[in-house]
Amino acid sequence: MPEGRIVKALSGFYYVADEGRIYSCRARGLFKKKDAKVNPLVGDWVVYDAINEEEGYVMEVGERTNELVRPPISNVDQAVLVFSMYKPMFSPLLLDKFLAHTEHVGIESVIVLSKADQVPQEEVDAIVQKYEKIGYRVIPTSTVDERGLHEVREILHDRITVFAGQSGVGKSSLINTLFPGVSLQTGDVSEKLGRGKHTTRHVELIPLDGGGYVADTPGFSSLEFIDFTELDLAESFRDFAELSADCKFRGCLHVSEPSCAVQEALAAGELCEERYAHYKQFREELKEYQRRNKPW
Ligand SMILES: Nc1nc2c(ncn2[C@@H]2O[C@H](COP(=O)(O)OP(=O)(O)OP(=O)(O)O)[C@@H](O)[C@H]2O)c(=O)[nH]1
Ligand SMILES: [Mg+2]
Ligand SMILES: [Zn+2]
Repeated sequence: MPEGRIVKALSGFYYVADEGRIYSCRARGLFKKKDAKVNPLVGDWVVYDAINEEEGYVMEVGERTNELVRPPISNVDQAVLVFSMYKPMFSPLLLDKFLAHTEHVGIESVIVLSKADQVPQEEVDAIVQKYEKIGYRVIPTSTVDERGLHEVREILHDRITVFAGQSGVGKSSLINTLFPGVSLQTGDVSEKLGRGKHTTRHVELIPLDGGGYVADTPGFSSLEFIDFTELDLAESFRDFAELSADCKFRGCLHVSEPSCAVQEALAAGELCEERYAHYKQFREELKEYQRRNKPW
């Protein structure tokens, strides 16, 4: 049976691309992999059974190199985390949360600051510096004055990239501006609340001229620490993980352990206090999640 890649999932159909054709497929039965059910995801390599030149059934889901729950996608090379400078307001808390999640699943992230035309340059620079210091690439962009577009195009070339971010930050707008010929639906932002209107409703991989794919995804702003242990969370803070070799205890959670390199760096003003505050907050969220999801 032939193999292809799911490039879109919508209303119970999986759109499988193979040799220039797209087959709209239903999933046949349940997918069992060990004990967990495997729901097909956009990005999956699948075995499908074509019933004609347009339709078929997904029969089997291939091994994944990685997967995200939100946005639901697999087998990506990198994530572009789109955060807006203005409406919706930039949220360092949410950015740290997104970063923890992509680190946890081992997906490299690039931070894109959208709507940079809406705020003073100093505001943009401060955020760039802060996250570059932690070790992330940060690209300020604007679809209005077109800054940053060249850099974003460059990182997307020949790779599979998922765009993730809150509703209204401009993910679809940015993809449209980057690639003339692509015309994704975009929506406005509620003036009063500064929130997007959930315009994009499905995940879709868009093939790029010259190689690569970019996935537009629906906006979201809540993320739970599913599948995280306390140590996973500590390790998903890149700046802390780098120092942890110098902590006295292996598996140090950097909270109240003695001779902890992270707490020392924090006291010396070498680490960002806000990041640490977010870390502590995420620890509470993780514990709360675990309490709610006890196996009994
Ligand atoms: N000033 C300015 N506005 C922008 C920019 N990029 C996007 N916008 C506006 O932001 C609004 C939301 O854009 P969308 O592209 O629909 O946002 P989205 O992230 O795809 O939102 P969802 O699909 O709901 O997740 C639109 O009104 C855009 O015109 C930018 O660089 N500058
Ligand atoms: Mg959109
Ligand atoms: Zn420590």
